[in-house]
Amino acid sequence: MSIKEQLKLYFIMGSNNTGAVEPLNVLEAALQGGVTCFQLREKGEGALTGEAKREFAQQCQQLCQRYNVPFIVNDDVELAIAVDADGVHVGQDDMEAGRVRERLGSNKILGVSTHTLEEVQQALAAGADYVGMGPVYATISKADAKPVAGTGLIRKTTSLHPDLPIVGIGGITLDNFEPVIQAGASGVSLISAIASADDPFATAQKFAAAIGEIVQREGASS
Ligand code: IFP
Ligand code: MG
Repeated sequence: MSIKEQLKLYFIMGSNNTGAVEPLNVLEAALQGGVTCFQLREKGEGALTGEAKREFAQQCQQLCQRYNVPFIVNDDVELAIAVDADGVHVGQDDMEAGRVRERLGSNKILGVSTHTLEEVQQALAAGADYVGMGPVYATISKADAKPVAGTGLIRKTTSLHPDLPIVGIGGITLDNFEPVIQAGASGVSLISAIASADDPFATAQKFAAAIGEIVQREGASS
């Protein structure tokens, strides 16, 4: 599967994003529902560290492997290498993307959060496989989220770099994801929409079906 296909429904979660529900059960439900990529983002209050984080990472990784879904680690390059993750996602305040690429080698997936065309250029030069863009809409998952970005940069970047896989993130729901795909994103990234859903399986399934439909329609019309 190409990276663009893998980004279609990108689920991001940490052990503290699922309320009272066992996080591994939420991840498995999301995988059964059809998410196409997973990122472990262990951040904020109650986040695991050290050996506990590594054990949780390996449990998530095993589930992802069972469903043939890439397992990406947010920020923690050393953890990604230690568990032989499929890739790393870094933001602009994390290890510089070019250094991450050096540490990972060429066979792992590297994703970078970008907010300007200049950051997109830098990410490309550093060897990024995809870029994340957002917050497209207002979000509750990130305490330090940047101002709402809309879909403008996704559209501009798509016209300048049509082959660069882009995923939209931030405040995305079943009711508002369509403009993100229409702007040129290969997929959408979700945290709360799935992690806090009453039924993560059904929610992931609905997103997978709806996005598949739009991606097909956009592809046919462009
Ligand atoms: N984008 C993405 C992704 N992941 C993050 N953790 C983030 C922005 C802050 F969806 F993977 F592109
Ligand atoms: Mg980060």
